[in-house]
Amino acid sequence: MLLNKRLIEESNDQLLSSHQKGYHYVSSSIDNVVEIIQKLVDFQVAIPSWALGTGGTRFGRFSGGGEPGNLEEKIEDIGLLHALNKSSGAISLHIPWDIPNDPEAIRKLAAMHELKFDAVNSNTFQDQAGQEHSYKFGSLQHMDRAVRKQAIDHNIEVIRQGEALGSKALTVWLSDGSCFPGQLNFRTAWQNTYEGLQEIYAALPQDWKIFVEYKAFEPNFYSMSVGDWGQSYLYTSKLGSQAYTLVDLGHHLPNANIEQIVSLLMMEKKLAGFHFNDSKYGDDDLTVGSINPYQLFLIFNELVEGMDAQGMNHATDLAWMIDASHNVKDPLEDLLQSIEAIMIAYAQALLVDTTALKEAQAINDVVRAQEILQQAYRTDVRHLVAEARFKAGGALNPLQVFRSQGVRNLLIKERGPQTVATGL
Ligand code: PSV
Ligand code: MN
Repeated sequence: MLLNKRLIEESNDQLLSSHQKGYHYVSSSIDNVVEIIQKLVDFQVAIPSWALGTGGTRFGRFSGGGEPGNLEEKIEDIGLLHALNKSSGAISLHIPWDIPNDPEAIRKLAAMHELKFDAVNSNTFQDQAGQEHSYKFGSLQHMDRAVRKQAIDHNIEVIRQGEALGSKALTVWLSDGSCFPGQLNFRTAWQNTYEGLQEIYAALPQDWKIFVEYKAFEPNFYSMSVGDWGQSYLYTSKLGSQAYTLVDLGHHLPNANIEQIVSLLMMEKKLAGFHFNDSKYGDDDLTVGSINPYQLFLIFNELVEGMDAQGMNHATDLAWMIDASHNVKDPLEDLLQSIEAIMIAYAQALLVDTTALKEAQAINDVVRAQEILQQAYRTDVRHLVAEARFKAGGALNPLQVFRSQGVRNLLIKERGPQTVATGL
């Protein structure tokens, strides 16, 4: 369904005067507010095609009504989000969950919703119907060359599908690893994986990148063949300049200092970008900013500082994507909340007085350094984020429009009460 622009305008008319008061209050103490608003307008976060249905756990899945039943409907859902917040202007496909059978038509539909195609994701962590070899004991790491070849061929096929859509990157996440000591020879697994990645790398078009995503555990619980940023970095640095390390916030052991990882990867020009989510324990896939918004802010603080130090474009030089989906919320509402949390953390990071912070660091003024960071973090930037949305033609309050217009009920009427989206 397409959201009538008039409805967004009507909602904005009602909220405008109170928004303007709040915006005036926060912006009056910010010197470069025009520049900040423009950065917020430019910043876009890709939505994965698998986040539009209710996620599940291995214990169960409780599908909601009106879930998108095919790629076209998924694009429409992201179009809805983007119409509301003007910050979700890209889609990331997982193949074969979402195969673009008619790439030209899919491209047109996406363009109609002002969406671009972000990285394409391969899938060698599940067996598909009719597949010749099983990935039960891994894919690129596998002892059998035939299995490895099947996984390599799949990745190359995903690159070709992505090319047809205008994507510029392949994300490889491998569930490969082992569950028990002795199951694998670590060096053989590493070497096989590396050789597979080399073959995939060789198939990349010149203007493409490959992102190697790491994960500490799950589904393997003794070792993972790309288990942390060091292992990913080892692969990507050996592969070459088109290879980068992708950080998924939920893929670390508890209390890992993700902001430090980000800073060092950027220093080495090896940071691909992000899969945003939040977690309390592991890969919980919770709404971004729902558990630890301060960590998210600290990550964005490193990103902004690091990107500025290298003259990078915040909006385009790294890949930004959400990777979260769970059982209890309406997926579209969840995504609106996640995007809002990302924009808030980014806006707060833009407020950090970096000159003062450097001065404090130079004289070991630890107290002042903390004050500077927390001054930015404790600023209520919600009106800055809303102003950027408003300027871009979106809703001052996307969630309120979504609810007051009964969007979910309209989707249920259109698609039925018992739909199940493809994906996890
Ligand atoms: C794995 O947990 C992961 O984060 C990878 O990005 C996958 O592609 C995605 O989730 C969806 O399963
Ligand atoms: Mn991920």
